Amino acid sequence: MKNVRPDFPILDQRVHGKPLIYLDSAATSQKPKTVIEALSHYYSTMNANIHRGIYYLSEEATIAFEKTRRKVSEFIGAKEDRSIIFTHNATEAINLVAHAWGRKNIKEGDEILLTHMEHHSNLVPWQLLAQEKGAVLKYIPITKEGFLDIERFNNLLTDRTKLLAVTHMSNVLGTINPLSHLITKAHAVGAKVLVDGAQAVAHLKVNVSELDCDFYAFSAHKMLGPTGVGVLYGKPEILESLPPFLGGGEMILEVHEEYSTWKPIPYKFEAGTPNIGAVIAFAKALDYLEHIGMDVIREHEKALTQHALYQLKEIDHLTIYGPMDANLKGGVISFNLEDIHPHDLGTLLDHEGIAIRAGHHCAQVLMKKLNVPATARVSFYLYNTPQEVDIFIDILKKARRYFNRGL
Ligand code: 7TS
Repeated sequence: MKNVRPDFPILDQRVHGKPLIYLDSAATSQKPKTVIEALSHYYSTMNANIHRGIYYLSEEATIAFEKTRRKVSEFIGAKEDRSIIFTHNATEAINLVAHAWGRKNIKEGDEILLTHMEHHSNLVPWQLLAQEKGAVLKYIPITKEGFLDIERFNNLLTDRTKLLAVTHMSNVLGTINPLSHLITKAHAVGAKVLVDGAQAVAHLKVNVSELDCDFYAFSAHKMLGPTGVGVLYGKPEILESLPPFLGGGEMILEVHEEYSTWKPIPYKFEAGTPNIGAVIAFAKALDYLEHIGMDVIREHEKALTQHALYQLKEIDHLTIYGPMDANLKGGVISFNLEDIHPHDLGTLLDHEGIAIRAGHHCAQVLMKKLNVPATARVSFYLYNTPQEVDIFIDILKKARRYFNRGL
């Protein structure tokens, strides 16, 4: 892959006197110049509210906003643009489904099937719904290699299962889940499937029509786009059948004293002024990813992950959580080094200019299953290099010596 680093201005800096090595793209990705400039260009030349003005600026902003919807739709292989709802992040997209679809369709005794590797965003909304409705949450366990236990999944699925809510790629283990199998089986018992694509869509070619999922949620900020923009894909016939999520301006056709009527989808689900500038700039992120090619990005990250796994395996007393084969996972590696607290490790790496994440990664249920309070985590993207991995490994080895001395 060509060297993309000059396109990412933030990477060209020193932290604590060392060149910045950013290994936390699973939390949020860095942004290319084209995205940063698009934001500035919007506020400098086009800023106006959309879908209401009859003047030039508003029309231009509306056209640009809707152009992003078109691009998102193409990027994920949706059949219709009205399947694409803009939210503020993946979390809000999932909450939208829990409120609009869940409240209408989940009844007492119904089962919602989750997995032990879900991010809190794809767990807490279902807990709230289950508590309100008297529904039952069930969990697909994971194997010790960090994969979903498919046999257990087959047994957990019953005619009481109304929803399977599953991550496409784990933000802790990197595991890529076998969605086609899960979705086919879930549909066979009449359940709907929501996929949390927050990690996957930034790194893998995704086609929601081929997957045949009912909902697919993600955030722009993890895929080179600005913060404050999320996407919910939904099958149009399902979205059409649902009541609104949030009420307010932009989503109504008519408002009377006692009742209102709604705009057609997707606008029914886009109440209030959206993050217009960020949505418009998001199109540049998608252009960038397409220009490089999702297949090329995937291969680059696979190589980095394999390179890192190979070296991490050689470090004594280092535990890696999740699959050990880069073909079966994304560019995310969680680990612990002896009994050094991941936060201490993170602080030490920070002093060397290396940004990693340490903590429970909003996956406390998974942490319990792994029997650890926290892990350290590195995650890669298209701008990371094998040299960065080598420096990180080198510092990690030194960290071990450093902490041992301190004991
Ligand atoms: N789902 C998954 C799988 C995620 O990894 C995240 C964020 C979310 C949902 C929520 O995304 P948001 O944009 O709505 O916040 N994951 C992480 C992470 O791993 N570290 O920081 C945020």
